[in-house]
Amino acid sequence: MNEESIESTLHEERLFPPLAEFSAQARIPDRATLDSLAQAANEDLEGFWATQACAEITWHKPFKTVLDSTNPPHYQWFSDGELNVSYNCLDRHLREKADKIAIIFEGEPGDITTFTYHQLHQRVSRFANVLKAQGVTEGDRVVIYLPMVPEAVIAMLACARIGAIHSVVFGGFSAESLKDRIEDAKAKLLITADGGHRGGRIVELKAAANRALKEGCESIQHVIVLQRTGHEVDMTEGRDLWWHEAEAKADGNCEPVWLNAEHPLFLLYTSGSTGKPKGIQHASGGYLLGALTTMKWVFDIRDEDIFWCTADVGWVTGHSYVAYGPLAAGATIVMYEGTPTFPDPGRFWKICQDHGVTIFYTAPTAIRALMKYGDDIPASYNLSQLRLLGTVGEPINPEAWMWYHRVIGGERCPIVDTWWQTETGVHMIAPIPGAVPTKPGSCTLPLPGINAAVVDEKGHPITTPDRGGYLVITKPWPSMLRTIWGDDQRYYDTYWSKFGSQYYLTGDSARRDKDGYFWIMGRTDDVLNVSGHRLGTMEIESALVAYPKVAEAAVVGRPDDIKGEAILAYVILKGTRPTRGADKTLTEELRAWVGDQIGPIAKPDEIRFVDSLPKTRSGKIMRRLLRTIARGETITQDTSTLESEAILPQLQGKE
Ligand code: 6R9
Repeated sequence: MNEESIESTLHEERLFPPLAEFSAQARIPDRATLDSLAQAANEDLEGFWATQACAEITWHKPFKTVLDSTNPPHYQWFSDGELNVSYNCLDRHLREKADKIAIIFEGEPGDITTFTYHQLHQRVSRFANVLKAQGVTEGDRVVIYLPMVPEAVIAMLACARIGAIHSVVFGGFSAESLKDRIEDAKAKLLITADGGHRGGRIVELKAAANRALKEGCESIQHVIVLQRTGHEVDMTEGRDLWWHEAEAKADGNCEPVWLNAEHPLFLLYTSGSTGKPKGIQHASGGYLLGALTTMKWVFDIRDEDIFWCTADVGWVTGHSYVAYGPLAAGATIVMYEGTPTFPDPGRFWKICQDHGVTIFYTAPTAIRALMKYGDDIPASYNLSQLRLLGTVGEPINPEAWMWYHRVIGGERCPIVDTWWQTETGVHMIAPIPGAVPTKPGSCTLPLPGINAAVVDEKGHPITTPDRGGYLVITKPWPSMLRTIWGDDQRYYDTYWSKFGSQYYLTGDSARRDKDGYFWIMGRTDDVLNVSGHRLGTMEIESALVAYPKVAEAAVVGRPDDIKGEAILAYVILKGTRPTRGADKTLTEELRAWVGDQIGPIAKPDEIRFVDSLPKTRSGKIMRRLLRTIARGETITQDTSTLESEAILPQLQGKE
């Protein structure tokens, strides 16, 4: 961890106690109730989770074993129990909630479709039969590459119904990224769409899928194509079939397959500090339990709520809080296809108003982007139905928190700042809105049954308030990742090597204040967080050096008001450094290239062409120095190892 990040500069003293009106109706109405839950978990962690698992999940075969830690760090939960996650999200609601709306979908062009639980159950069952007809069976991998449309959730639940393992690839990822993920997962089937609507344009998903499949992906036998935009796309005879045609022929009954609680529910690829993306593997039972308990504790979900999580299903937030969590809880969700600023920056607030959203969950980057347009836009919509707000993905700066609180929440909605990761499956550190006072910028305290700590280099807990260290989780929890798909070694090395198999290493640095509140300070590894999306610096560097003109590249992040972190790339060309003017065209070429290789979110915000990069004697790029320079801070590091001091002005972008 770099030393500069250890001392925090943020001193936020404001405290917002839960509002009496909110607490009065909340599931966890006060600190005493919360403390008794936490105490139960402290006294008997397994007993606590066993009680929760019995209360929340409908089991086909009850479990006897709670936590199996015979083979750490491969912890297993409820491993002799059997369930089906799609049954828990759909069938069990049919008796009382068949006609309750499950999904309110709004497309970017303005089209609105709703699905009751009964209708969703029908569509999922039918589509599960489509999957079976294509030869998909238990344990097969299915890659889902769709826009934010209800069919994405239908496809996920259909996989869960038959025990196929889905891996959703964000629609904003390129053909190249899609191919890497398909190949790593050795997926049998790809589900995609002709395209999706985003920012007034069409995202060419089928075209990208065609490119990915042309270059490899031998494991793919069939491609199911959803018609969304209706524009013409190339279909390959014998391999590709239209979703609507296949579904029309399918039977509407599909019994769920009863699966072991440890059966993998999904893989979700996320960036690591080195090499290719990691396929984070989640299990069925423990994950579902975490999704359900956090819906109740953190989102205080009630039958009459209209719940809108703005995340794409391509990210873990979309898995846990668009699909599995709210549906398992029998809630009504809003799903929106497009961008927050199309056709204008009032779109989110209009959706909240039109559909009567009561719980709204988004990323700090979206809040900062919308805040830029001022208070008048949200003020022109009726947001009075909102009762709870949430954020996720990166630290929220207190200014954005205050704006969210004042302008969107009308000072009456608690804000839950939820810290968690793809690997943790669900919320880990977050306020319980009726019981825990909040502080702008802090994710507050670990949830009941979650043991988090901030430790020093040696793994000892840091007791000095506000001193930063490594954020670790000290005991297993049900929704934890089970491994990295096909790479146990990488699983050990990444998460369980620094402090042994006892402490799960989150990769984040954090500090605790005098009240024990957690404040996340950033990543300790070389992972960037751009607009709430994790990107490995190495992946962007690899993309850059794959360009014929590029010799070497180093990528670092620097703080950005809107995106959280912006991407700055230092590039050495194979030829001579371009002169000013010539570098503009080249910058655009490189940005477009990275966009094609990884996806538009990975495009560097700035590229500086340099003659050499600062390296240590062992040849490692001096990233700390580059970060200092990228931030425009004074250089305190020893620069004597630089090949030539003369490159400093180049690195600083002054020459
Ligand atoms: C859910 C999700 C995980 C990383 C995580 C941390 C950052 C997420 C945060 C937060 C501060 C919060 N992060 N929530 N930082 N406060 N409330 O975003 O998963 O994409 O895997 O990213 O995001 O750095 O380690 P994922």
